[in-house]
Amino acid sequence: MGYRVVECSAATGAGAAEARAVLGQRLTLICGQSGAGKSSLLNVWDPSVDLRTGAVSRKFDRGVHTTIRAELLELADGGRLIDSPGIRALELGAIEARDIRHRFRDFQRWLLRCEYSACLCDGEPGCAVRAAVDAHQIHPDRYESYLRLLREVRERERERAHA
Ligand SMILES: Nc1nc2c(ncn2[C@@H]2O[C@H](COP(=O)(O)OP(=O)(O)OP(=O)(O)O)[C@@H](O)[C@H]2O)c(=O)[nH]1
Ligand SMILES: [Mg+2]
Ligand SMILES: [Zn+2]
Repeated sequence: MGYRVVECSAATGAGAAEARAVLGQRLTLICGQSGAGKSSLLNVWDPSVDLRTGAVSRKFDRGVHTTIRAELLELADGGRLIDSPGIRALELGAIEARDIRHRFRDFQRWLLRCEYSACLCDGEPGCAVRAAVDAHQIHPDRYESYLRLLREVRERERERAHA
């Protein structure tokens, strides 16, 4: 999808220096699910920040929301990082149904090829996105995720129209 991926582990330290180098001196927000190891990684990058970390729940096999508020940290090497609480759910901000497909970067190269310029890529004839999914050029999980967001926004638009 065009994103650079750096695998790293706070436990073994593997890849940690490489990941830190990617961030450099910029201001970076670290986000992800609870228990992913965000705070642990920051502790590896700068032990003096000494953030609280929490074991993953055995029962639910996921994090227990140890970090409870976002915190801006100035690291000893000059970078600035924001540790943030694990994501529980994402909600769309103000976005219209017809704009969602433009936010999927893996859809971009197909969008102009849809037969209708106002295609919502939801079953319209001549939809290039759907064709790309069928041709294994777009991952089906991504398309499913798109349709889910589209449904959500349409519902919201409908509720608003009736309000
Ligand atoms: N095996 C392994 N465990 C890790 C690694 N990084 C973190 N952990 C453990 O995973 C658990 C969760 O780590 P945290 O750093 O608290 O996770 P977090 O992403 O900050 O979680 P929240 O603050 O709840 O959002 C802790 O028990 C860590 O010791 C890793 O690279 N490998
Ligand atoms: Mg944390
Ligand atoms: Zn389309």
